[in-house]
This record gives sequence, structure tokens and C-alpha cells, in this order.
Amino acid sequence: MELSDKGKPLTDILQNIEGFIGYSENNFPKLHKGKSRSLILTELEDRLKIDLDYSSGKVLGAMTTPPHDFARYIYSKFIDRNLGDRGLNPGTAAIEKEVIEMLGNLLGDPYVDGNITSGGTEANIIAMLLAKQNNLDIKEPSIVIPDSAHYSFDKAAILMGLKVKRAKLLSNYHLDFDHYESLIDDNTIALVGILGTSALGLIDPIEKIGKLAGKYNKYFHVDAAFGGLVVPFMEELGYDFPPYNLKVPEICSYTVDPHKMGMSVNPSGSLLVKDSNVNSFKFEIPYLAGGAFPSYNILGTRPGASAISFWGLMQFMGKQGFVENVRHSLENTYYLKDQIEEIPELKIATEPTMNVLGIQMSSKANMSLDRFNSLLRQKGWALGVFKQWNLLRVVLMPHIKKSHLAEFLKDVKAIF
Ligand code: 0PR
Repeated sequence: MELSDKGKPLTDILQNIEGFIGYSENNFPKLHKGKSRSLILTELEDRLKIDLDYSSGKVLGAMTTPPHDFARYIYSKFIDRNLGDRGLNPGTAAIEKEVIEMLGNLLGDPYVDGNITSGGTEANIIAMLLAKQNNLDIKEPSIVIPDSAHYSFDKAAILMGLKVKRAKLLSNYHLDFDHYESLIDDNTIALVGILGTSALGLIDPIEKIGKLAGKYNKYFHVDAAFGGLVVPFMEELGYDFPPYNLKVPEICSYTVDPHKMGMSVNPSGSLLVKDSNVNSFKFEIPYLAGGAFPSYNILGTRPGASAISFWGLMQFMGKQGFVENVRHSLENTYYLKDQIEEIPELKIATEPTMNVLGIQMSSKANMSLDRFNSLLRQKGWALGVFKQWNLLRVVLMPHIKKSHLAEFLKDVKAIF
């Protein structure tokens, strides 16, 4: 604020600030029922048209997909349920517990504790908090994560003052296990493994990392935000995987997100925790209207409807429904992979493990990845960009159809 501004109304001062985009009565409408519902809805529909629409098939690089209709319906019906005050919502709390048990059951241990979270980020942050609380004697705590780990671990590290040690990847983008082991020392409070990396959907050697956790006596967290609701269904389709689930005895906690391949509403993540680790951190708020229920969620008020929707969706879709979704996504993945391999200027980054595909420029391309991506964006295609590995990410989510891929390939071929 300038000295000369002293005494002027705040609105006048703000208007003169460069880049100020508006502060008027319009921003918080004065009139109750000033506009009709239909007028407001029309305005919203009009203004939100610029948001990308999943049905166009152009959202090719996100891990999100439109939630199942039934999950949307349940969510809006029970939108007022608050799991931050469980005593007021005992029905919702019981359903949350059942969701955790069902996920535990799918992933090899129905006796896990846990909570629905706002997503993988919150679940990963809580896991690191549990690890930290398990190791309060360590004064300069660090975590060992694969270089492919999600940014949520960096956020956790910033919040909790943890040092992050990143293990290198090999040339095929899988974890360099020897380097990973070499990073473990007395200050390590947690080892992290990933089931479905953000960039390429790859799987870390969960059982081998578990053995390290046993050998060095460390907390072991698995981030299966994406793969937790893919891999069990791939197994049903006959794919084989080395041990990856809660049956690996050294695993302490496990992130699984219903709002990714679980087809549920945003926000819906979950953290499954093996019993003995839960009590290292539970926060109790003594004054709640419904009574004190200790919890380790980061959020206070949190949407009970997330738990209720996924409970309903699991009952409705059954395992078979999820398996069919995954089958569809994998068929598209292999179709796109084969087609990309036919284009001389492009190559795939590595063999896909699940429904995520990395696309790179081959040595025959006379164009940078940046240029290729911006030409695709001009045509409306939204792919993920991982500059550190020179790759574009396609996530073959359930909303992607073969016809979308055919359109995409047509546009790609027109570029070269
Ligand atoms: N773990 C893995 C392996 C993930 O891929 C993601 C999300 C998370 C955890 C975090 O999940 P939430 O977004 O539910 O918190 N990855 C998404 C993606 O790669 C979305 C994303 C990306 C979210 C970047 C945050 C972000 O900063 O598309």
C-alpha cells in the first residue's frame, strides 16, 4: 500500500493494483435469490464449457475418469455425512470400516485398520506421519523412495522435516534395487514401494523391499494409489504378479484410491494400516458433539459420502464389474502400444505393466518432445508430460474408447 492511499476505501486501493481482477459486490452477491436457479445453472454450464470433457476422449493423460453414475447418485444423497465427527454418524463410520475391510480383503488382509482419505496424497502423508511417530528417537529422519514416487512424499517431507532419499531408476525405468538398499541407514524411518508408478504404471519389487524392511527393521509403506484397484483384477484375468499385497508380512501401510481406477467420486482415497502401526499416532479431539473418537486423518471435517459411495459401488459393480473395466483398459493399452510402435518417429518408453503407456520420440524424429506435445495440445489432446524422463504419459482410463484412440492416432500421424 502507498502512503498516499491512507484513508481511502479498501476497494479503491485494490482496484489500482496491477493485475487485480475484481473485488466488487458482484463477487459475493447481495441479493438472496437474486437470480433464478435456471439462470445460474445456464451461466455455470456456459462458463464451465472450457473445462475438458471426458466424453471427448481428449483427456488421455490423467488418472481420473468420470465417476460411475451410481456413485454420483449415492454421493449427492448422503453429501451431508461428516466422518470428522464419527459419533454423530455411527452408520457412516460403520460403512467406512466395512469399506476398509473389503479393500483389505481384496488386497490380502481383511483385518487391516484404516480410513477413507481425501486421496492418495493424504494417505501417503499419514503413512509418513505414522512412520515418524514410530521413530521419535531419530533426530534427522529420512525416507527412502524410488525416483518414480509421487510428489506427495515430497509434500510429507516438507511438512514433517524429513530428508528424501531417491533411489535411481534403471534404463527401463524400473527401480535400481541395489541403489535403493544403499540409501538405507540409521536415520531411515520409512521405505516406500509403489504399485503403479505415476509416470508409467510400473510395479516395484514389493516382496524384496519387504525383506529389506525386515532386515533393517524399518516401516514399509506401499503406494498402490493407482495399482491397488488394477492389479487384483488383472490377476482375475490371468496375469501373474510377484507378491504385491498386504500378505507381504513387512508391509505396515498401503494406499489405495477409489477415485482412480475404483470409478468412485472425488475425493476418495484410502489408507490401510496393519494393526500394530495404528496406535503410533492417533489424534483425539475431546469436545466433539458426537464424542471423542481418535483418528489419524489429516482432515477434520471429511466427506462420509466418499466412503458410502464406494461401499455402494462395490456392491453394485461386484468384482466382475471392475474386472471388465480393467479388461477394457488393457485392451486399449495394447492397441495403442502396437499402433505407436508402427510409427517410426515414436517409441514406447518401456513395456506397459498396466493401463499406463509412456510415449517417447525415436531417433528418427526430427522434433522435440515439447514440440510434439504442444502440437497435440493444439489439437486438444491432454497427455501427461514427464520431462525428466522425456516421455508423454497416456493413461487408458475406462472412459477412453477405441474410437478416441483412432482419432488420436490420426492426429499423431498428421504431425509427422
Ligand atoms: N500416488 C500415486 C502413485 C499417484 O499417481 C498419485 C496421483 C497419488 C499418489 C496422489 O493421489 P491424489 O491425487 O489422489 O492425492 N497421481 C495423479 C497423476 O499422476 C494425480 C496427481 C498428479 C495428483 C499430480 C497430484 C499431483 O500433484 O495424474
